Amino acid sequence: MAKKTYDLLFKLLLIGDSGVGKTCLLFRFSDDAFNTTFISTIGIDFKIKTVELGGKKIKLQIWDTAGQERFHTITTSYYRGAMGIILVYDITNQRSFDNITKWLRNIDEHANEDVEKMILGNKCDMEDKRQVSHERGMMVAKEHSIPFLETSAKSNVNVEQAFLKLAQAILDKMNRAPGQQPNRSDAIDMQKQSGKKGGCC
Ligand SMILES: Nc1nc2c(ncn2[C@@H]2O[C@H](COP(=O)(O)OP(=O)(O)O)[C@@H](O)[C@H]2O)c(=O)[nH]1
Ligand SMILES: [Mg+2]
Repeated sequence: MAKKTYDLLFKLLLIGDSGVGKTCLLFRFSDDAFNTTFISTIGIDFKIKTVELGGKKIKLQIWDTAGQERFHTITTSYYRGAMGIILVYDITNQRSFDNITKWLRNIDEHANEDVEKMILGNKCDMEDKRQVSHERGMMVAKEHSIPFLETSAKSNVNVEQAFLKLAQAILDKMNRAPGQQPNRSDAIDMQKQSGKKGGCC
């Protein structure tokens, strides 16, 4: 029998306005790479990274939204089944921050009620271009009782922490309600996983 390579599978979803750095954050986390060319996400559906938390091997299947973010119409099928959602804005783009409320409304409408959330203010390496203060980011997150971090995919600030923090929150919840573990058969298209398509950012 094939050896089990992980104990749990967590499905995560990245949302937020186009250009805020979702794809770059994912590449930084999964491949420890950064690419400065902005190519709108079309080819990539998800990336996989296995992490260890609380003595458990956890396979993170992270979905990157592909283009639809421009219209705030990520389909319900993306939200459905996500155990964690990372909402990203760009600290140098006020509009992307203002749109957080719209993204949160989408989550309320389409995601599971008990989905774990996280808000990231990305591009914190660009201090000279900052339009959204750290405090304002914190306040909005606090208002909605959602954990918050400022990140930089470029300088590798808080990227791993963000994904691990979200995974830990999901794990903690699971430990509180052990009956509700996800169905492992509800898993992955391995073919997609193997096709490492290029063109981050
Ligand atoms: N300075 C800086 N630029 C970033 C960062 N993350 C992404 N970018 C740039 O922002 C642009 C959009 O990034 P991308 O990941 O494609 O955004 P997405 O549309 O949300 O997936 C690209 O030109 C990236 O190089 C970051 O942390 N710092
Ligand atoms: Mg993208």
